[in-house]
Amino acid sequence: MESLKQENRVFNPPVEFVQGAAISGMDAYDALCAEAEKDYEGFWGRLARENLYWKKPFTKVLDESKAPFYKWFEDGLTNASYNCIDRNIEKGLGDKTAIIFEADDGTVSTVTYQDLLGRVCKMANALRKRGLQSGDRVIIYMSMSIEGIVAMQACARIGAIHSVVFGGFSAKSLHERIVDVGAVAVITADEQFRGGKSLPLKTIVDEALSLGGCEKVKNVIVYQRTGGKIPLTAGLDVWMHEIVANEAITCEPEWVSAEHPLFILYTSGSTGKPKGVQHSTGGYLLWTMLTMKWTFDIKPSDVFWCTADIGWITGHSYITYGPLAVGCTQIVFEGVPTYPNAGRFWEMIQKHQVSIFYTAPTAIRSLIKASSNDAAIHPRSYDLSSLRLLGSVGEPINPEAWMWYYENVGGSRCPIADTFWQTETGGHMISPLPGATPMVPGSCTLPLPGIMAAIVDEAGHDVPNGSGGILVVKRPWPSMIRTIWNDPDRFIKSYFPEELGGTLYLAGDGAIRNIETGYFTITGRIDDVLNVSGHRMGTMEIESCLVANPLVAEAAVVGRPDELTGEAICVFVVLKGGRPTGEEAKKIATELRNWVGKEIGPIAKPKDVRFGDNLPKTRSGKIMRRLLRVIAKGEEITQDTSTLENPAILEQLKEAL
Ligand code: 6R9
Repeated sequence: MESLKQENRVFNPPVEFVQGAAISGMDAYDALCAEAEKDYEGFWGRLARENLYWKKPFTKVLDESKAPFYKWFEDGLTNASYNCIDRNIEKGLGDKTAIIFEADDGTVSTVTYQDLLGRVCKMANALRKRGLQSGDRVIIYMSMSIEGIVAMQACARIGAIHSVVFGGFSAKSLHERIVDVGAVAVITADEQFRGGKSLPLKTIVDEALSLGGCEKVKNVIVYQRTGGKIPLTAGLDVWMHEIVANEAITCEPEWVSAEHPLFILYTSGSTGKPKGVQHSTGGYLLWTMLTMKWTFDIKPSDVFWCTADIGWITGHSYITYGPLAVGCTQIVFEGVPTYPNAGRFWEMIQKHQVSIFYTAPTAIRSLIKASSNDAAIHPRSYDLSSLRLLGSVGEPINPEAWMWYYENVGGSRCPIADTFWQTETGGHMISPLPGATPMVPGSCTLPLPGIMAAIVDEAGHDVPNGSGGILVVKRPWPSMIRTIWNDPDRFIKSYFPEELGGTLYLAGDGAIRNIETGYFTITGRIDDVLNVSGHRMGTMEIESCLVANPLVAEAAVVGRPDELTGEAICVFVVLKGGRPTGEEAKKIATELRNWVGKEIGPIAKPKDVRFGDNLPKTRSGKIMRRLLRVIAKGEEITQDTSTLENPAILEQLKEAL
């Protein structure tokens, strides 16, 4: 963190970039901010009219009468799929390539906007024929594919609400989401290809459905990807290619209110149960489009590549919706950055002439490491001259990784958009604008126009620049979370807490602004949420999973900084049968790691497992997590441990296996 605070190198956007940019120079940025400041509703109303197609125009921009359940453009009628596909065809882009799909094994296939329309309509018709209606929830459990995007767009076309579950989640996590969302259908694939291997999907769906409470699921639609042998249940399971075969390539969209839920995406919070973040149709789509234009300065000739998975919000906003809504050509990649070797990203940028590349700091750090002793896969060994803009998302990017990305990938010529945002915000919140904002490595710089971000203290009062505090947003914005599915009280408590006055949106991150420039630097989560390789993990979620294991009496989970993954999961465990040592401890640690992998998913596997006869607790019985964080880091304990019930166990917990 020290290096972030002291960072003072400034990189100005290149002159040619500024000249051609949608938001050109800081004066243009300031003018937009001033417009929003002067007439907030007028600003958003103008943008919504200019950017989206409205079947019926809205008459009111923002309804705050039931705050914090804000409503935007509510009486306007629109459809996300129509905006993303049909409208581009009407503009003459029917023959333009919408998606260049590169499979794990390197096979490339492409679809034009016209092709995409046909495929989405066929799927939408098939869904309708199987009884799906507007407002029904559909779980999508697929890997990266054109079919995954078609499934999402087809749901949007008929007003069904999709909930995509990342293909790396376990049967239990999938089951929890199917039940919570009340899904009537699941769309999946037989298997997925990743890094040269085929991994199961459909059998995990079967396992999830067998866990009970999924009676509402009447259809399991299976995309045949690998051809692997999977059992099909008559009356429930159908092949995607069979149900779409005879469907028409046109389909009247369901015209929905701008407030109609477009999707629900589960994310980790500070308590055990994942939160179903509900997004709207109109406001959400507007912001994905605007940020494609502002942050990514998207141009008709661009080849855009966001390396996220459709199972995360980044894949929703910057693969399925934003890029299509602005009519651009994008890459969709099935595989992993290290297969067949760690030069895969650079090879693909060269091959497809990618001009805008958007990835995560974790990926960058792992590729720095891989290429440090293998010149052949170093970005310098590829022709990356097609690139004009880079982006980063998911976690803070450390200045060293920023510099490497800037110099070696961007050839010191491409601006980097370090985009701070969240599942709940729907799109970018704080980011440099590539044709305007001078960049400082490690800082996400300034809020986008219309986003009233600020830093406050624990009572909700503004803090001066230079003092750290709690990141909040002072005014509602169109793409914000609408509620937590099935849990409106939790929505209010999590995001508009009473302690801050009840009107500020609480992001859950700490931040600090530079004294002179006002630039924001995110200092990390202030709640019990970890960020491992850009994936959000609730510590409570992992703790409840561990204590569900028959061997475990008690567990505490903390994060510790990790060079590669940003944060690593560190768990402290008390076993029912006493503290294990030596080989036995190692064996049980492996068992527990696999248990978490099986229960939640491989991304939640702890890196470090330690055993004690007990956990450090205060006399009132609270686990002292702060102390555990110090131990996890391997640092000396300097704080007062006199209130500890049982100081002796600290020595046990310091012992790494
Ligand atoms: C889009 C996405 C959100 C959390 C967020 C913050 C961290 C994301 C960041 C960043 C610093 C950035 N985060 N982008 N921290 N700089 N550019 O990642 O959504 O999975 O919900 O995670 O990720 O901690 O609160 P999500």
